[in-house]
Amino acid sequence: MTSALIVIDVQNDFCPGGALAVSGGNDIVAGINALMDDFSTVILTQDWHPAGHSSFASSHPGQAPMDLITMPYGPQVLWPDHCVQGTVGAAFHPDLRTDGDLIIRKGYNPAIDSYSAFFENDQTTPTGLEGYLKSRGITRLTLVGLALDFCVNYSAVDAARLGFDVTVRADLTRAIDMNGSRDAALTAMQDAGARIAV
Ligand code: VGL
Ligand code: ZN
Repeated sequence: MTSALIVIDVQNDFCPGGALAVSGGNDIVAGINALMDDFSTVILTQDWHPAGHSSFASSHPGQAPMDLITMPYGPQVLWPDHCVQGTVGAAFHPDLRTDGDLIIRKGYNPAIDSYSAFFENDQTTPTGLEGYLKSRGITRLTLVGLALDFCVNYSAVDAARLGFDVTVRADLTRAIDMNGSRDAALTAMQDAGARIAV
């Protein structure tokens, strides 16, 4: 089986000091860099929103960050403005190795958020990552990065549903953890058939 490491959203805005900081987000960078040596294929994802994105609370008068609203494609948590295309916040953590094979950007559609590296949050619009992996004969994926309970979770669940053999290295992730979302994500990923390793 051919394997790939998928490094989810290790960007400044998800690290301490960033707009949507995940506690300890910077602590996983060294371990992820080291793990890259074990994989012949490394793919990085980058949350990449246009200014005024529909997932930003600032785009919805009267709403605050972390409010839950209903979008045409389903429920959506509203976030502080983050990972705006071309900003320092959208850049990878400065210590992260970026010498991977592919960088896949997501969340660029103004009307639809995209947690997963495979599909936008409408769960139908593909990012193209499935085709990239399958056309390269890659069947086994290891996922790391930020945030465990959102983008890692959605990516792992989609990958397992698409038939990939999925391992999440939980020790190389960190969670936002709102209202028990970390535990819920671990359950969702396991239910989908992903393996959780620590
Ligand atoms: C993420 C919330 C909003 C993530 C991205 O990378 O987990 N979370 N955008
Ligand atoms: Zn985002």
